[in-house]
Amino acid sequence: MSQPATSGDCLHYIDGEWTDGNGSETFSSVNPATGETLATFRRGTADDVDAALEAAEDAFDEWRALSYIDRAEYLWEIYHELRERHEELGATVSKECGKEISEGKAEVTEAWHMVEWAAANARHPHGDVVPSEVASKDAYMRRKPRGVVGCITPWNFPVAVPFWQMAIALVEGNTIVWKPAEQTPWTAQIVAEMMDDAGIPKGVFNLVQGYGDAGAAIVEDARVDTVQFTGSAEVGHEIAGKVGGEPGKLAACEMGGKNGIIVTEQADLDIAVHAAVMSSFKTTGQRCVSSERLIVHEDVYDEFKERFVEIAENVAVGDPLEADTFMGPAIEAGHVEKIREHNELAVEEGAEVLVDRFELGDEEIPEGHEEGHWVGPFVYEIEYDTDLRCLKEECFGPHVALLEYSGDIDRALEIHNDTPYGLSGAIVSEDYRQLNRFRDRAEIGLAYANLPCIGAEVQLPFGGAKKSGNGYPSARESIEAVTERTAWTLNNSKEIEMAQGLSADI
Ligand code: UN1
Repeated sequence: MSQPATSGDCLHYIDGEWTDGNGSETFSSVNPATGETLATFRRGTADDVDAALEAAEDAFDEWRALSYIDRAEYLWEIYHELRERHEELGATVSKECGKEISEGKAEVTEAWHMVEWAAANARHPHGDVVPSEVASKDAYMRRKPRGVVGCITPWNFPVAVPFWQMAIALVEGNTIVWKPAEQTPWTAQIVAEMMDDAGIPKGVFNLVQGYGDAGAAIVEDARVDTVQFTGSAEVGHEIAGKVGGEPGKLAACEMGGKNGIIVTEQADLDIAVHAAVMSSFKTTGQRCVSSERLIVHEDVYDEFKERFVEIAENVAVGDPLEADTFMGPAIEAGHVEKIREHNELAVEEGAEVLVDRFELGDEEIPEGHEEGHWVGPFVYEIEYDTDLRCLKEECFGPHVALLEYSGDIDRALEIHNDTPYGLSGAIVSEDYRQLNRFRDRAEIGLAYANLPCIGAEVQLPFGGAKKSGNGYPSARESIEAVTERTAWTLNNSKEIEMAQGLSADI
């Protein structure tokens, strides 16, 4: 059921109840395309997190005692809810985080794909049968839930990423305390309504709305067995550092990237330009997998540049709810400033600016959207140098460097790998040797050939190397973060026989 209208604010969802919580402060969800307030929410406190964790701890025993298949039944309910409320939820995502409407809807689709994967996986074999050195022994690897999983999720994928984190954790038998991004509480509210409508037992799923202090209360609490985090590298590294020092607790963090696309002299330039535009400007560059570096061979550089620049000059920025919009706004005013700083840094470091639509012209801003946080593409070329900060620091906006290289694929890879991050990347080439070299030597978790470096599917691991994280919040790999492994060894004989030739004589 939707939350009861006991007050004007949207509430937290703790222990199966909609609640005001302990705090007196509220915050608002604001449409980044119009500046309009969409709804007001209660700001969660450490006490609210405490109540949610207590509920999650209390619910754990009964939830873990259900069979996988019984737990999956709840997820199938949620799957149907996501499909039924597809249009509504997709539009809410677009209104709340500014991504254009087909992306808002695709994200809901991605969420139900994850739920479908997790629920269906409940009927798949789980664990391993492992050979023993001793013929009379049976050995297995079995899994059991870790307990309470704290989920901290970003605004740029406010439905898909929470379901990446929560669907598998739930089906594996964990209970959840979720703190969504403060920019997208309305989407989180609808997700909580779905959980409630699906009849999830009380305490199994808890939502605390709010800011980083509520997230920190989750991270720091000893009752949390796993923290799953997707978001900025700054916060992720802080969480990984804190949790890493606590034995028995685990942090699975998936962070950003400074993702690159290599266009070799063997590239199909139609594909190269298309892939680069999608990767750099979809979601206004605000995906952790968005590309901010295009590394292009000298033989095709001029043609690629001309074609890419032509599209960047003309790509449609506007109302996310209009079907012909390609890019919506940035998430908030502070983020526009951050993008401005990155653009300025590139210029200070010697960039030759090719497209500067950072400040959109008045005629480009749709009527009634004057208060939106508008930014357009910023494209520059610069000579590669390992000391350039603009080629290393993630902007998280439509900010992209063109880098010309000469020489072979290994030179392109050297430039490509020269960032502290390692999330996503792509190569465009018709030469399979170059593709395979990229596959083997690119220091990234998500590698694409003749494709954009965005658009991962949920059945693949999602995560990166280096500073991009230590977590894979999707598919089979995420099971590792939310389960304990038990090596279960059983003797079928009436005598004890040891492995490694160890004498069993007493
Ligand atoms: C993110 O960028 O924060 O691969 C997640 C993609 C999406 C998920 C992106 N499936 O583009």
